[in-house]
Amino acid sequence: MPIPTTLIENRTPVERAILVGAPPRSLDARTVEEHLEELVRLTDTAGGNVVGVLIQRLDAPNARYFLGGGKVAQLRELVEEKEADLVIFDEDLKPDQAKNLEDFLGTRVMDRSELILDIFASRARTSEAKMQVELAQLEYLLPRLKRMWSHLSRIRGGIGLRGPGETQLETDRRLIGKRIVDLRKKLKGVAESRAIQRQRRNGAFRAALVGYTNAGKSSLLQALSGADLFVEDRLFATLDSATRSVELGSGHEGLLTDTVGFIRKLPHHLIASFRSTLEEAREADLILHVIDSSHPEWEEQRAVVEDVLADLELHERPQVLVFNKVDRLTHGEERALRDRVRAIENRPAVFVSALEEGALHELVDALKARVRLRLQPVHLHLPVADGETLATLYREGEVLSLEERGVHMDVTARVPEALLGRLSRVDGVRVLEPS
Ligand SMILES: Nc1nc2c(ncn2[C@@H]2O[C@H](COP(=O)(O)OP(=O)(O)OP(=O)(O)O)[C@@H](O)[C@H]2O)c(=O)[nH]1
Ligand SMILES: [Mg+2]
Repeated sequence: MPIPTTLIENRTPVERAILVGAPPRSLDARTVEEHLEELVRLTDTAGGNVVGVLIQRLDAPNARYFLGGGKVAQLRELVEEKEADLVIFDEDLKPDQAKNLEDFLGTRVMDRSELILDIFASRARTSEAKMQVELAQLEYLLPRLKRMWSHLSRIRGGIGLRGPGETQLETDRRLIGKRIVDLRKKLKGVAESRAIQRQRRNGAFRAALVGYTNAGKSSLLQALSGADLFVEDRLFATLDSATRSVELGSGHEGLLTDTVGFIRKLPHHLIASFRSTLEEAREADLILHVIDSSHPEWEEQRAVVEDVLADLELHERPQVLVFNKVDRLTHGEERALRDRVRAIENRPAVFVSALEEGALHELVDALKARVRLRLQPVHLHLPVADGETLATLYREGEVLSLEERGVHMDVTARVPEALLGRLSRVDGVRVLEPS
């Protein structure tokens, strides 16, 4: 007899969440809506179900409840009416505010940072990503220990059961502090071995894809390299950097690295712990800043990414703006976008689609041009009979001129540095200094 699975299934119930936004009065209505839309997507990514939304225009948050008195009462009614078990604020809450709100509303309360941390925690796959997220979580947790303990006591559900006393809190604080030190040490070790790995790859041209979450970084790497990567129409699909080799045609090759996406109000603990993953971007010859050009708020997203890059001191690295998803635009919209970008940007920009056949050429050309910049100009003498060396020059470098002089050929070419070394060891080949 088949086992009636429905009876023994033990799925965690989907949490019913109410979202709260408290934007300043100066923010236009469309942006407010986009921000909440993003919070809905984050909640969805975390596995929650949005059952209500509350907005209060607020220039100065209330010290006790963040929201004003009338609004908090309204929020409590909404929580009861919708039988919500979670309230998520788009704004950062102080530990005390969160605690007061929880006491008043009788439900769990979290802010955007906590939600993002939760998503990162559930998505981390490699041990490095897991350690990075744990570190960020513990640092976030430390000043909020008291509130977390009251969650636990509520879950235990005993009437009148208070949170554990200060002694317990102190022990926990010490344990957490120890774990933080431990994680930092381990992560430093990983960062060092990563640096050694990078050194081994030295010589090859390297570019790093950075950008807002969901802009299409992994899709672009997949389209360019043919590698199978995790792509999803959800936020923070990628938490680990992945490097793939990309064939750029006419013998040019490069290494491309995918990185974790950024988002508005990314918790600074996370940026700090993901620093070493983002080191990949620091050492790249070129940063490809990927932008979802079909997103109504792309300009804001671009600014967010720029702020994070500045935080990481990466903003002065050579950069190309990659406007992705142009397949979603009409011809008119694409033209308007190009005009707009030309008007506000002096960095190079390319317009591409990771999903449309043949719509990557602007990016490939830009990469090729950068690879070429790294080629060394040389002047060579080689025996006419040495077809093999000539073929290598054509394959790995760029032959600019070729003249036969009896049994020798005079060649000027641009070649990768590594090839230059190999050439000088070939019998009969003379490398004259850079032409
Ligand atoms: N129409 C269209 N969709 C795209 C394009 N590039 C990516 N997408 C879609 O956008 C979504 C996100 O793509 P990803 O490649 O996962 O984006 P990402 O930048 O790596 O995102 P994170 O890893 O979350 O930071 C997926 O559903 C892709 O199929 C494009 O050029 N055109
Ligand atoms: Mg990705």
